[in-house]
Amino acid sequence: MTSLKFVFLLFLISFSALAQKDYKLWLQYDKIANDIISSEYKNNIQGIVSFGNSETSKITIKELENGIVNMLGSKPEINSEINGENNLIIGSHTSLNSELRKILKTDFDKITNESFIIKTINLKNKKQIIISGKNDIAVLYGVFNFLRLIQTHKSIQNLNIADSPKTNIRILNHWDNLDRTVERGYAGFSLWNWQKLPDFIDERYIDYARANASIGINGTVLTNVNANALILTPQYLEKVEALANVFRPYGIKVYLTARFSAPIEIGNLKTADPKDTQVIKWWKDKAAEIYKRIPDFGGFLVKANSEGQPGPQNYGRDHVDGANMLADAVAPFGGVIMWRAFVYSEHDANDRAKQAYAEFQPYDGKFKDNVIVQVKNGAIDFQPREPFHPLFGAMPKTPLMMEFQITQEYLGFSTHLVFLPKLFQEVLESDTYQKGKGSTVAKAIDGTLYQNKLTGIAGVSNIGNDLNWTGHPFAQANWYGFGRLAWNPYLDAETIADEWLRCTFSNNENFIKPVKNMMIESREAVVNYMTPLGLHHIMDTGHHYGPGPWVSDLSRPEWNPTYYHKADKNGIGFDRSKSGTNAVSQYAPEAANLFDNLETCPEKDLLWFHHVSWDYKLKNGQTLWNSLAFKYQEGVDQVAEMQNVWNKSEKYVDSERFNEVKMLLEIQQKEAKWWRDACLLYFQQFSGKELPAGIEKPTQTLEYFKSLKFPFAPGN
Ligand code: BDP
Repeated sequence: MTSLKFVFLLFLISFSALAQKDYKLWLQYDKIANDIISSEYKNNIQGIVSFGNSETSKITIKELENGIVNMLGSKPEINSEINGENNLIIGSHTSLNSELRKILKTDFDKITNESFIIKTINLKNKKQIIISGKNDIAVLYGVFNFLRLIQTHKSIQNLNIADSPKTNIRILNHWDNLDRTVERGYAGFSLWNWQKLPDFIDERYIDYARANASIGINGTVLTNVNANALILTPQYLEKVEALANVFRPYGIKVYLTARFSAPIEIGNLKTADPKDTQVIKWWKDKAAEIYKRIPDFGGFLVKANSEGQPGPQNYGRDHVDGANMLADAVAPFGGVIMWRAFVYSEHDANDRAKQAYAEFQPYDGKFKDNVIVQVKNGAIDFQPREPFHPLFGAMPKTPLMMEFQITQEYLGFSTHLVFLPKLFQEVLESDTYQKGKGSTVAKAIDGTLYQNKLTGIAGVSNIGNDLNWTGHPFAQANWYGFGRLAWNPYLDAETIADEWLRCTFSNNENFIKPVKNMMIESREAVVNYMTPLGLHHIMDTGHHYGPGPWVSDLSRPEWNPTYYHKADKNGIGFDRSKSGTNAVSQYAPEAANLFDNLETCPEKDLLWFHHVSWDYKLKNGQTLWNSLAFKYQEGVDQVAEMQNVWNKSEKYVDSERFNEVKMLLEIQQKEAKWWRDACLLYFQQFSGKELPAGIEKPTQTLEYFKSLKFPFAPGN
């Protein structure tokens, strides 16, 4: 072989190895270079003893073996009997032998079905580690957690871990269409290759399931909430069944979106009225047909009478009628209905932020037991910052599940580095005061506030068929963090960032510290350069890419950014106080008063709740106008600092991911400036004031920014 060819071959090999890094997400299993750390692990894991024969057990052992071989560089013996000491014993309650069951009896007594146990035990005077749980899926969770201990270089000398998920339904919502476009998707096309299914099983389906199981996600809605009834036809159900078969051993249930008018569209009925006997029968038969194929089918997610989707109101019925009819259809099979509360109407002149609460709160206690109402984190729509949705804590007799958006529709698509667990945590920690102080959103969601049995957290997926799954390497952290918070809504964003960085990149403290800090700051940065001080929904229209505070000509008033910021010569902001739309009254009195009073309203939410004069003095002693300008500038500066941090991390990261992130940060920096300049120039027309010292001069004119058009922005 000529040397040139050889170099080329080497290049190809190293290129594909690197490309794989991006693909491997947080399951890199990099070799541990530090011999001291590595030998501690080797000493403690001399052999693996596996009980259990199920498909899940086989996957579990394969994962463990793969992880250990890669990280420790040698293959532990896999045995069916326990010999000697320092074995890693793997098995569920039913598959373990009676001696081990006895040793773990008190642990088993304390845990739920999905919990895992990782414990150092003494068996006939020999030290062993056991990973167990009540069933094989729980054991799989335990093994992923054990591998994470090694990935993050934690000690495994003396283990005594028992961990249970705090919510039942931990689910991704894919807004994927049957033509493989993804609504608000910025990472390529849909993973689901409907044309090749059911016979062709893409390796990606397996890797997707593996990644989800590793963070405890146990459900996936395959299709867009703006639903297509065809998914419920036999032709497609056969394909759904194939995916369900792939996901099952990983503990992931499949769900579908149900288009309310499906009985008409694919069932040849004249109506979809939920009280019509033929319609009721149609859905019952449809459920039976689905469960025959997929016995553990999870149920339906429904967007009804929202943004043009059909629903019970088309027939003079209400959300309760619609949800309960579907609930009856899936109840015999143990299915659930996730009914969305994302509603607002062009016929309702009321503040959009008030409409979902106004409509749903009176339904409290009226839904069937297997209905859970899915509520977005805020009352408008996945903004960089929103106060928590007033429905949380306000429906004591109705299980509510959280809907977060992992895909960055309003947060710079997959181009901007924004660590969302920080946003999620802020919402989950918010105090609703609905049952007194400490009634946090997390408690409303995990069922502890009102003892709800059905609980859940949904995340609108940011996953597509891009090589790196999520478009931005750091957007993988949002998928990861969502899963971790769905498992435990009390986790801290910093802990999550720390884990993710170690598993994904490196354990080197010189890398972890600054980059973790960069991730944590990134959320406030995006708020600052897009929508500081409580501004919201001022993105350009339709695609929501870039600033568009000037847009005011759309048919529905509440689609116009001007509806939300209400800038005029007197000031800026949406008056939702008692003297405004009184949206504050939808909160418990303590929260309502806090938001209502200009003095106590958190400044981060100021313009969400108040219309404030340009000269109003903020706590920093500066006028609102100056403070707004400083915030926009701060956002730009924060991105510059993120670039700084990243540039210094080059030696800890493979060149491919390093360069990708570097380029993306450059775009983010450009776009942060675009946001700052466009918004400040636009708002300046109303404030009539000079930009304070320290604010960079705008790079272009307002007319220029207004002229920018993006007819092919993705995800729209
Ligand atoms: C909005 C999106 C739209 C979704 C809708 C929803 O712009 O694409 O269909 O929410 O959640 O954020 O139903």
